[in-house]
Amino acid sequence: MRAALAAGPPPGPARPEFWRSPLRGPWLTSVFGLVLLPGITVVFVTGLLSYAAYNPDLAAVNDQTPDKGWLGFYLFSWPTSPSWLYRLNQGIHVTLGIVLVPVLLAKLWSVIPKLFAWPPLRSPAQAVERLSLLLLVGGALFEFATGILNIQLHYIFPGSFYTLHYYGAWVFIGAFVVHVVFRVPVMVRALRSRRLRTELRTGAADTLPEPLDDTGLVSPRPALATLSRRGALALVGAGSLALFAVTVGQSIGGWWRRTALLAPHGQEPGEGPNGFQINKTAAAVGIRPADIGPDWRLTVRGPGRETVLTLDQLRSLPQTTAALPIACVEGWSTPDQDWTGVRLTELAALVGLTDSPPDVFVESVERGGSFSSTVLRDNQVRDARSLLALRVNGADLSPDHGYPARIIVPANPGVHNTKWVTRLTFGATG
Ligand SMILES: Nc1nc2c(c(=O)[nH]1)N[C@H]1C(S)=C(S)[C@@H](COP(=O)(O)O)O[C@H]1N2
Ligand SMILES: [Mo]
Repeated sequence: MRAALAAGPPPGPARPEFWRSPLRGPWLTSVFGLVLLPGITVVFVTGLLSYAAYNPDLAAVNDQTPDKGWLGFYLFSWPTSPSWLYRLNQGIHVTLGIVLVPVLLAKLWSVIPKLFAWPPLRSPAQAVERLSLLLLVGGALFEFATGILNIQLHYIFPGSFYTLHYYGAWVFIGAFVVHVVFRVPVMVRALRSRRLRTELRTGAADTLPEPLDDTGLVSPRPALATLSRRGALALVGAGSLALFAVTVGQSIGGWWRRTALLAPHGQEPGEGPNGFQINKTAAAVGIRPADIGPDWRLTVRGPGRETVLTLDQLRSLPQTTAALPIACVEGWSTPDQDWTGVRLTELAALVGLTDSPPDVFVESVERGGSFSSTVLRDNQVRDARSLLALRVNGADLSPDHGYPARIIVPANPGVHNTKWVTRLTFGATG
């Protein structure tokens, strides 16, 4: 065993001469690191906020129950103001996540020889470092891959996506913090290196090979550079910029959605008052015309009370109009639309809950599926702009936007704006 190790690394990627690009080295790695450090921090924080807003354990979380969820994370109720809060948060999370992909890949490329370092286990400390690298690289690939699959393929893992992406994020960020603590000094040193700064300014010799890592390992057989370091940076930057240009339009919505070439384009919404982005059509979730025909009723329940309303009865209740966006966890959103309908507080009052109504359990006529019901917290119910909407932009809701009635709540993740509503149960989780 010892003899085998003394004989040096086996042929292949464990040998320094296998890696021939002269651009690889601490400086290039550090520049990418400098971008990823704030970038990933922002993606992580917006991701946590998104999870707080989505709040999958809501049923177990309210003022009455001491269980505040894993890690005690649900310390606050996601606010309803400003109404664009979730739209902004999710736009940043998804757009920045996509824009960072070229930087992440370039960073991995720049350090890949380290993953094959020989001998594989030099010391216990080095073993720990390698394990944390495994969690870091694996965690990064897992988070970016699950996120991108989810936004491209419309929830290929419905429900479980949130759990996977959320717990994956904690593993990744743990390894990320360890990595940052150990590597920031190296990064600062590399970025301060006089030689490279001069090179970068003059461009004269910015293809000179650098040591592959801080142990001073140099590729004994560097290839001739076909690209300068500045060229490599420009290439990665252009890649990120291009991704930004073909992504960001989906978060702005409206006309800009046309520029979002990378966004999935399923059902096109068409023109008119209902001509804005549709998540899932009525047909796609198996809504039958009979479900939303003249026999449709809204049941409102409260503690010990219940009332059933026809669509005409709902229309004769006081109507409120609110300009609110829809913002999906997938990162797309619509600009404000004018929604008109009955305030949730008004509906709570019908079953005797006049002051400070509690949370509400919302059910759709849609059967099964993760999005056919939701819980809205009391602070959401109490907002005067929270509606059971019957109309949008002056017209009845279209079947695809939730006719005859849908939830619309300011700053609510789109997934909780339930369509084709048929029952509201106030105080269900209290
Ligand atoms: N019943 C039901 N309501 C639903 C959904 C669904 O699949 N079924 N999708 C939700 C999601 S994920 C979003 S983003 C919004 C989108 O609303 P829109 O299709 O009217 O734009 O509806 C929500 N309401
Ligand atoms: Mo959504």
